[in-house]
Amino acid sequence: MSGAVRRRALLQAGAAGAAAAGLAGCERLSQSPTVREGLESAEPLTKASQRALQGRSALAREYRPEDVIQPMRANGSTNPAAPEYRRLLESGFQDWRLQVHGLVRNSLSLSLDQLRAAPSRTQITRHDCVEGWSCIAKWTGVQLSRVLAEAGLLPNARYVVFHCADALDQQPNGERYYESIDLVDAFHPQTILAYEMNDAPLPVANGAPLRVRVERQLGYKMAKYLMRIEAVESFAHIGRGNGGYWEDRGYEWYAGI
Ligand SMILES: Nc1nc2c(c(=O)[nH]1)N[C@H]1C(S)=C(S)[C@@H](COP(=O)(O)O)O[C@H]1N2
Ligand SMILES: [Mo]
Repeated sequence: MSGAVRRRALLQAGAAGAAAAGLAGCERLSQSPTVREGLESAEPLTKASQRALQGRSALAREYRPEDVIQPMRANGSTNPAAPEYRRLLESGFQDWRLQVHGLVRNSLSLSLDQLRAAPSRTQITRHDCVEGWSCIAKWTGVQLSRVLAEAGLLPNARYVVFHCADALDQQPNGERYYESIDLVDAFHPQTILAYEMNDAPLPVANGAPLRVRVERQLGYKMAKYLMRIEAVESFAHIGRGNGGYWEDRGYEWYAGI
């Protein structure tokens, strides 16, 4: 079974579950014929055919303020137990710094204020989870391309890895969530490090203080509770080597929609 087909089956299972449970908010959106058609028609596309048809630099659809469908459902980790994270949260993220390191000319350590002072991008986009639900929310943040330009990627950098504060099992030694994208997505104009959702500071449930938006891919690529961004040539040595927490558990690395 191809990866695309497997994901399609997952989506359908998720939608059926939502229908049985009775629908509200984001789940209702996933049932709407236009969204279902959108998801289903895009899904059989492989990475290569999506590239050929649209180009990887094509923009994801952006919506109007009245299209926002809330509450934004929170998924995966929603309140990390890691002591390091609890301390940062208690201090209102005053001591939090985003580290940018690896194959870069200048390692960076950026405060939330520094990120907020940079030129921002705001976009209203649809979040599609592999489990079969979607939400539409407004996101504001700094383009990842700006941060990477400041760090200066070295020529051998091929991916950026997002290291997160949370372990899904909430255990002190639990494997931390992580994700990775290639440089096409890293420099895509809609790939932002978001610190606001719907005009308010990013809630803890949705990844405070900073989370990734990669609008051309499924929700699991959009790392929450961001701590470090590492530029690498290969992700073989990170986690179990497949480029992400869920990829290490069988999901596809490229989750284009
Ligand atoms: N650090 C971290 N990032 C994460 C997750 C997570 O558990 N931990 N879950 C992923 C999944 S599967 C989805 S659908 C989205 C959920 O984002 P939301 O909570 O804002 O809806 O975050 C993604 N990023
Ligand atoms: Mo998800």
